[in-house]
Formats: sequence, C-alpha cells, structure tokens
Amino acid sequence: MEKPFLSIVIPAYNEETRLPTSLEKIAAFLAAQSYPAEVLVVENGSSDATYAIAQEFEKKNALFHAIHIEERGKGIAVKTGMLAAQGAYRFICDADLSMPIEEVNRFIPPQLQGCDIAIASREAPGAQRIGEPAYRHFIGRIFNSFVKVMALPGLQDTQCGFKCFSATAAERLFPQQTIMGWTFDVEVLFLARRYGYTICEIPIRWYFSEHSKVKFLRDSLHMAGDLFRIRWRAITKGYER
Ligand SMILES: Nc1nc2c(ncn2[C@@H]2O[C@H](COP(=O)(O)OP(=O)(O)O)[C@@H](O)[C@H]2O)c(=O)[nH]1
Ligand SMILES: [Mg+2]
Repeated sequence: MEKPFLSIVIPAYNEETRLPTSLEKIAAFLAAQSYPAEVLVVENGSSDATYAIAQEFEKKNALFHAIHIEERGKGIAVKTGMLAAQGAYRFICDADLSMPIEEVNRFIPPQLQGCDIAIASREAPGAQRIGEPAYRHFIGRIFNSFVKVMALPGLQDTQCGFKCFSATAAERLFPQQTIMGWTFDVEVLFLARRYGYTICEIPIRWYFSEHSKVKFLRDSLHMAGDLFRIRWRAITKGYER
C-alpha cells in the first residue's frame, strides 16, 4: 500500500454516540482528497461499544485502523497512535470533530509550509468559539495562564484537540512523552520548543460539543500537578537533550 501522506489519529473514550458520525465524515472527506491517508482510532478504558465501532470501520474501509490499549488516559492513546502512524504528517483529532475535518488541509502542505508542528488555536486572531458556555472558556483561560507561566510562554491555546506533527517531529517528541493524561499537549509542545521545532498556531472555527470527558475538579488538580511534573523533569534533566 502507498505510504500515507496524512495520518489522522483519533483518541476515543466512551465515544459510541459521537464516533460513528465523525468517522463517516472523515471517510467522505478523505475519499475526496488526492493524497493517500490513514485513520487510527485509539481506544482505551471505554465501557461502551467504541472499540467495536472502530473495528467495524476497519472492516469496511481499508484506510481505518482500530487500536485498543490497556493503559488509561488520552495522552497514552495519542502517543500510541502518533508512533504507530506512518504518515508524513500526523494529525491528532478529537472524536467529536469540534473542528470541522475540512480544515485539516490548512495544517499541511501545500496550504501550510515551513511548520514542523501546527496547532489549532481557539484564541489566535480570526478564531471563533461557537456555543461554548462562558464558564468553560473562563476555566480554559485560567489553565492557559498557568501553562504560559510554567511551560509555554506566548502560546494562547495548547489544549485544543487538533494538532499536526511532521513525521520527524512526531518520532522525536512522542517517545519522550511521560504525561499520559490531558496535559500531554503541554509536555510535547514544551519539548518541541526546546528542540527548536517551529510551532505555528492556526486559528480555527471551533464548535463546543456537549458531553465533555473532562471531570472539572479532579482533572484540573491533576493537570496543575502535571505542569509541575513537566518543570521538575526538565530541571532534573529527565528529558533527553
Ligand atoms: N483513548 C482515549 N481518548 C480519550 C480519553 N479521554 C478523552 N479522550 C478523547 O479525547 C478527546 C477529547 O475529549 P472531550 O471529552 O471532547 O474533551 P473536551 O473537548 O476538552 O471537552 C475525545 O476524542 C475523547 O474521546 C482516554 O482516556 N482515552
Ligand atoms: Mg471536545
């Protein structure tokens, strides 16, 4: 089979309601593109039919692959997918498609040139957040202030679930990822800066989707702790130079 130009990596946890529609949309989108592609759905810890749905797609469409892992967390699912992917560009994509999939072409050549990493931003000039409750936005902004102080000065939105990595960047960064939960983005981007990869922010239209898997109190505390873990690991030279 031809080597994919684009790999779409979808972490999926208890997504039986949102996943089928999203996979249909992605299949239709890719069928209309001229480049070879693949889709990796990485599931862990679900108590519903998420994995079975991914397997069904794998059976009926050769571009789709279903992966199940035991260890829990979004971070480990993304890491597994990004390292199993074969594409020249590897795109992390939330199962809810809160960014319309058509936008993916703005993250890769020929439309985007000279970026090792392109991250979707809901804060960059021109971005739109549609339907998001004010309190959710506010919590996100507070977390971002901590992220800027602790790890990534100047980046306005590290937590959006749509990010594209060149194969070279992915293969250098993801093996070093140690954060297996929600804050993995910060760690990977922190390392990316350290190694001198170019990070471009792409303003997107982002549609709020109900049924977030983020548990506010528990996850916020854990995410704040992760920021300290990243700093500590950097200070104690835990990351490869
Ligand atoms: N594989 C896997 N995916 C996860 C896990 N937690 C969240 N996700 C996925 O991460 C993506 C973002 O989750 P979502 O609930 O939409 O978060 P929000 O957009 O920040 O509210 C979705 O595709 C989820 O299915 C997990 O533990 N494992
Ligand atoms: Mg979401």
